[in-house]
Parts: sequence; C-alpha cells; structure tokens
Amino acid sequence: MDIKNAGFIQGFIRLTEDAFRKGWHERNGGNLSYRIRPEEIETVKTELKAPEEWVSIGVSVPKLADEYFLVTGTGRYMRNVSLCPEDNIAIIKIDKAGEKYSIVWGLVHGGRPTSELPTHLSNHELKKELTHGKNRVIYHAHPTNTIALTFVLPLEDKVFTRELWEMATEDPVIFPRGVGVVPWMVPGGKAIADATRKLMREYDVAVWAHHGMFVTGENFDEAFGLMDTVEKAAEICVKVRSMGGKKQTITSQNFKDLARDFQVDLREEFLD
Ligand code: 2HA
Ligand code: ZN
Repeated sequence: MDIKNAGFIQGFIRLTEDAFRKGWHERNGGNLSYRIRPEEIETVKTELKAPEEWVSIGVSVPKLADEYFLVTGTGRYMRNVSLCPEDNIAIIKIDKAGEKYSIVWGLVHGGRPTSELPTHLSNHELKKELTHGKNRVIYHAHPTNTIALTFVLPLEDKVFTRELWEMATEDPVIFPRGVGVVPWMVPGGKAIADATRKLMREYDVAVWAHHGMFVTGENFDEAFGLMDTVEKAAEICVKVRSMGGKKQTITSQNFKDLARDFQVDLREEFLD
C-alpha cells in the first residue's frame, strides 16, 4: 500500500486542507500531531526506515516511550501538506527513555518536526494518561477572532470561558470544562509547553495570548471541531462587540438549566 493512502494519514491531510481554507494557517503558522495506533503503524511498517539520528525533544516524556507520531514539519506550510505529504510531514519514533525522537518517514528533503514539538509531546503524554489512551490528536492554529479577543478581554480562564459560552447556546455542551488562557510567551520552548500542560490537566482548549489556540481530541474530527467551535464563538463575540456590545445574553440560570437537561458537568465556579 502507498503509505499516503493509510487512513490516519488521509485524516491528517484532510484536517490540514480544511484548516488552511478556514484561514487559520497563514504562511507556516500552526502545527498538528497524531499519536499513531500500533495496528496503524503495522500497516505501513514496510515503508518506514530504521531510526538513524536521534534528536533531543527538549522535554522528557517517558510515558511516550517507543510511540510513533505523525507530525507537521517546522517551517512547512499547511496549504502544501496535501500537495506533497512526504515533503511536509513526518512520522517520528520516540526512544526508550522518552528523551529523543528519530524521523522514520517523510520530510524527504530534510527538516525537523514542528517547532512546537515539546508542547505537543508534553501534552500528548499528559492526555494519554488522563484519557486512558483515548486522546490522540493535538492541534495548534492561528484563528483570527480568538487572537483578536486576547487584545480586549482580560486574560483569565473564567472571563474567556464565560464570554465564549454565551456566544452560542450549544457551546457549553461542546467545551463544558471551559478554556484556559496562557499569557504571552515565547513560542516553541519548554516554558510554553509547561504552561500549557498545566492548563491541560483541566481543559481541552488553551488560548495562547496574541498567538493562537491549542486543542486536544480523541480523533481529527474532535480536535478540528473543537477549534472550529471556539473560533466561531470568538467570531460572534467580535461581531457583537463591533455592534455596540450585548443588549441581552444567556444567564447563569439558563446555563444551569442547559447543563441539567443535556446532562453536562459545566464548571460550577464559572456559573456565578
Ligand atoms: O509556525 O505556529 O507556534 C508554527 C507555529 C508556532
Ligand atoms: Zn503558532
């Protein structure tokens, strides 16, 4: 089988195409990673090369030892992934200690995995544990309206969550735990990885101030859908503010009624 026809690679490519069309990936903005299932790796094994060079990840992820990930390349453009996957994305293998990675497929003209690899892998490790292995996708994008809001709203989890929940009735059902906010930080390093990981104990969404959004999901649909839902809420919020602000809204009691009827565990401390 041509490796590019593998279901997990097709799913990965479809997300990059859809997301570029959404306008979330100017130039080389954003990155995506997928923790590959053992049975999926088995189907493409003959196409993989043996690990040659081992490179330090920059964070320690012992619980990801020996795992394989499909990742976007640093400096690569989302809009080019579907045109030439083998030049823009890679499969990497993690070493036995969880300290290093090696490229076993892709990035055929050289290059390295996404600059946000420390944040991706650190959060894969956490979410793998918290979801008992179910979480597989981590996705970072630069959606316009969410970024715009970080210049206007206080950079507080509660304010962002409440504001976004109010923008569409079913949003609290999609992200009942809310969204966390990371203050402005230098991209790509251990500090932003650690700050994001702290929030990801409680949330599946982190807003990176003046930069973008970071989401997790069990599959590509979930991760893309979450990014799409939060960004749409942000777009409504920007429009409402541009029209002079709210004249009426969804109340705390409305949220409580919704939580009861939809049987979702909305974060209580955000409801007062
Ligand atoms: O350019 O988005 O955060 C990739 C990024 C880094
Ligand atoms: Zn970014």
